[in-house]
Amino acid sequence: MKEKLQQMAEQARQTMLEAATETQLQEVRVRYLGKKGELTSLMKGIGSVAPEQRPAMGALLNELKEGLVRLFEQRLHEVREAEIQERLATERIDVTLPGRRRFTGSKHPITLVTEEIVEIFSALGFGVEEGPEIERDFFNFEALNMPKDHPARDMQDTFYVTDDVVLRTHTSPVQIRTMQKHAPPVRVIAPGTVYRRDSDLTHSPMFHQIEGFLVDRKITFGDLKGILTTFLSRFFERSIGVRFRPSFFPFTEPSAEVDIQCVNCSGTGCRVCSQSGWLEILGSGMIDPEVFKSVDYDSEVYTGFAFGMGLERMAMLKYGVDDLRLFFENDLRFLKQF
Ligand code: 2U9
Repeated sequence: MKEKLQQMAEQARQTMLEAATETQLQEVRVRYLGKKGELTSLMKGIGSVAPEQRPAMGALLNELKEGLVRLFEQRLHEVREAEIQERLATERIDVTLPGRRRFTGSKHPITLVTEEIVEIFSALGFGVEEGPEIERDFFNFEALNMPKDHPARDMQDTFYVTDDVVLRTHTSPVQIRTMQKHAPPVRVIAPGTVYRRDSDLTHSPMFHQIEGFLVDRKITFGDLKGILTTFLSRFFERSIGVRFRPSFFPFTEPSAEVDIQCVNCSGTGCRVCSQSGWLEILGSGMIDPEVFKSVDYDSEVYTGFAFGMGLERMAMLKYGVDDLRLFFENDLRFLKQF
């Protein structure tokens, strides 16, 4: 019996020494030392051993078990260490490999165009002002010579918040607020988001504008032409053909729409300019004396000009984008190109 026991213990020792992985080692432990393991079963059956042999047998069983547990722990340590060494040897990192490039994002084309236009007008001495997108009727319409029931209000397809509060349909209210705060001379541009109830292939209900104005003594239509021509040449990075066509806006008199020679065909006629050779790009005019009344500027002393442009259109012409919707979809394949 004693011999058989020692034989079993020796076998267990051998198998533990041969186990090469932690899994194998755990299997051996379960087989001999687990709840239903061979050695454990023998210890449970000690009652059937003759009473005079029980103490010696018990001592031997304990001694063998302790020996096996010690060996198991030692082997576990060794096997784990070997596994670590093996991984260190095989999973070496090649620090000379090129890194993976992180996607850093880029500015939206409308942001780029805004920044560029702000820079050009800053260099011409203009300040930058911003104002609320939710605006009182007075600042959006009334002060701009568009009283209630004025037909020009229909052109603007307004989103009403209440009877008296609107989503601004242009950034002109910023300029009214600026005039209320500052006496002339002033020259300011106002970039921002505006809203109109209009949605089709060429109109978005939310879009972006920059408007600007300059008021001082003796400002003439010639000053307007000079500033806008300079601006357009700088923005399109070449001396560009410009023409001023008579137009109408409630807040300017006289008013003019500004065309540039087609950026696509340089004026010979193409699909972009509908064969006309010209592209409409700005609205402008001399500020109407009625507007001066509502901000308490003396129209006998001061004159000024104002202008406005849609930034999506500016970006489309500058970057050759042919679909307005691309600016609002935020498709990274589009945005990454800027
Ligand atoms: C004040 C006085 C006058 C701003 C102006 C335009 C002409 C104009 C359009 C261009 C394309 C709007 O985005 S668009 O649809 N703008 O044609 N804007 S003059 O005139 C002002 C503004 C403020 C106090």
